[in-house]
Amino acid sequence: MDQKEKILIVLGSASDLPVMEDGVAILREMDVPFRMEISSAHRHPERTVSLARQARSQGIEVIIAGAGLAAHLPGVVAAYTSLPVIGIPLQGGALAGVDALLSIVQMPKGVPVATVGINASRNAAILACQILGIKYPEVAVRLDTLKERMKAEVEESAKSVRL
Ligand code: RP5
Repeated sequence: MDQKEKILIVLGSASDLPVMEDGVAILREMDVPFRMEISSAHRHPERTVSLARQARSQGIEVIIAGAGLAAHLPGVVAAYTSLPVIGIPLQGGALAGVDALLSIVQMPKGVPVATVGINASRNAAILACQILGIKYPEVAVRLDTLKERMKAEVEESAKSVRL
């Protein structure tokens, strides 16, 4: 894989950055080049549309979009691109992320957003790498290594509860 950015991460606010750290760690571990942007479906719709429209011609292959509250960002991005969009509902506000989850997952037919759990940036990053792994075998190999490590961790935990 060349060093051109393959994943675009769009977050609704700079206040969302800490939640994205787990996902970013995965993308670094998988050695997948990515770019992160802040935009808002409500506070800067023009910027959101332009990021979505330009992504494919810039070489982006998967988009991850995370937002909280009435989280329309992933859906709006998906409306303006045919690239796969993974949505991360972010916790925040009185409804603790359930508002964002429902806003992201309940897309109308024809415009899907692959939605992960609330604040699940790690899973979003793994899913993005799995999509890229179809085309880039080296990413699939790194994902297999990650799976092996998770297996080893389960076996280690199992030992610790054995009497
Ligand atoms: C959403 O509103 C953002 O994604 C963020 O989760 C939430 C709060 O944003 P700020 O008021 O902190 O900018 O649009």
